[in-house]
Amino acid sequence: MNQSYVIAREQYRDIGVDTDAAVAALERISISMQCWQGDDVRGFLFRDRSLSGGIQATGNYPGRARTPRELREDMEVALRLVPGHHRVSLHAIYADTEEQPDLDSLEPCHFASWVEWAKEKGLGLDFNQTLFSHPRAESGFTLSSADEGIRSFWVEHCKRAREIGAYFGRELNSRCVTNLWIADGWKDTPIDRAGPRQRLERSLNEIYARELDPRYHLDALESKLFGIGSESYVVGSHEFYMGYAVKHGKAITLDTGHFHPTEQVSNKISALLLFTPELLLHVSRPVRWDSDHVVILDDELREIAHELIRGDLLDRVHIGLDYFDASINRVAAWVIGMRSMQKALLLALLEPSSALKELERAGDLTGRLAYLENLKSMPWQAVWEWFCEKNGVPLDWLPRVRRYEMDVLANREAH
Ligand code: RNT
Ligand code: ZN
Repeated sequence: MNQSYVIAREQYRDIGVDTDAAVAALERISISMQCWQGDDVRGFLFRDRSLSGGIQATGNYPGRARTPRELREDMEVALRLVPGHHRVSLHAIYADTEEQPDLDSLEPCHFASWVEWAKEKGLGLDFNQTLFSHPRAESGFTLSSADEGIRSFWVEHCKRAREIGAYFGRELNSRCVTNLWIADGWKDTPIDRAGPRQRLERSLNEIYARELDPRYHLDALESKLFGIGSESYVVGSHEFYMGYAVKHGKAITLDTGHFHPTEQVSNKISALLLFTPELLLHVSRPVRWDSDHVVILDDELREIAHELIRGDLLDRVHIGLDYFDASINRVAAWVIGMRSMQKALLLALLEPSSALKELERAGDLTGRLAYLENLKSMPWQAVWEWFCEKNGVPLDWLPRVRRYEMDVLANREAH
């Protein structure tokens, strides 16, 4: 334990904060790391297909993972540089199989190697249905399609993905969140807004008809404001899924990039949790649009973390990351995002919330603001350093990533 931590602990003690307890609490928080940062959301099922469905990974930094083995190796490198125990979120297109099943015939066995790996590494797994980058999604409509063949294809895919999620949960004895996001919508103003939403509701009812054991599985639904090619109308809007999830007891997924730029996810959590049992966060960073930049320690991330800690909500809110930046080293992108999320949580854990609540209750708004600003220059970095040290993770992690890049990533040819 270094001197700076000892001093910092003293300073925090003076304002009523127990830094050892904060570090212990942070060690218990798992974050779900998105596998798709490692290969620009390509997956392994259909190797010749590029990303479509209103989302885009921009950049061509060398070293993209091309096989499940490479992707796992990259994630291992990243996870070794992130303190604590975490989860990995997979998409259906990351199936590891030579059989080439289409999305409507996926089975748990196509993910057996992932489960084996997760067991070996002590990781939890989360899952996502994949309803993009596929010929049957090209019309712009999947679960809300008026074409019954297309709609039922995707219903079948979604049902199977839930079974795979439940298999993850059972095998790993750790509840899997399976998240559903679709890009369905119109580029230009539609005449019929209701029809696609009625069909989406019907599809969801079919998908969720079979109850899965809640100990092992949780369904989550992710809305969106707009995408490329769905600028004027998105079928699965926030109101749509909010209504559906509340009515059927599903979890709502809040992606920080899926709202109007001045709307804040941090301000939605306490409202939604009154009416829905659980939430999944897709922590992302929108820059002017849903650009999926690497998560950094910005104001909104801090505010989200504070909401979770102040409200003691961690058993009801699942934290997942969602971004994919192909313009920088992809392993570094994971490490930066994961560690930023942890730093935000640490800052929240180091807040003397009861003193602040007291000021607020007493109507001392000047005191509340002054106190919050003073907290920003408290020596939290020393606590972060101790957290890394205690968990055997280097503070200065970038040299390790650079070495891995030189030894491994640089030798991967793009194709
Ligand atoms: C897209 C959604 C969705 C995807 C991932 C790959 O806007 O955020 O969550 O990013 O499923
Ligand atoms: Zn998302």
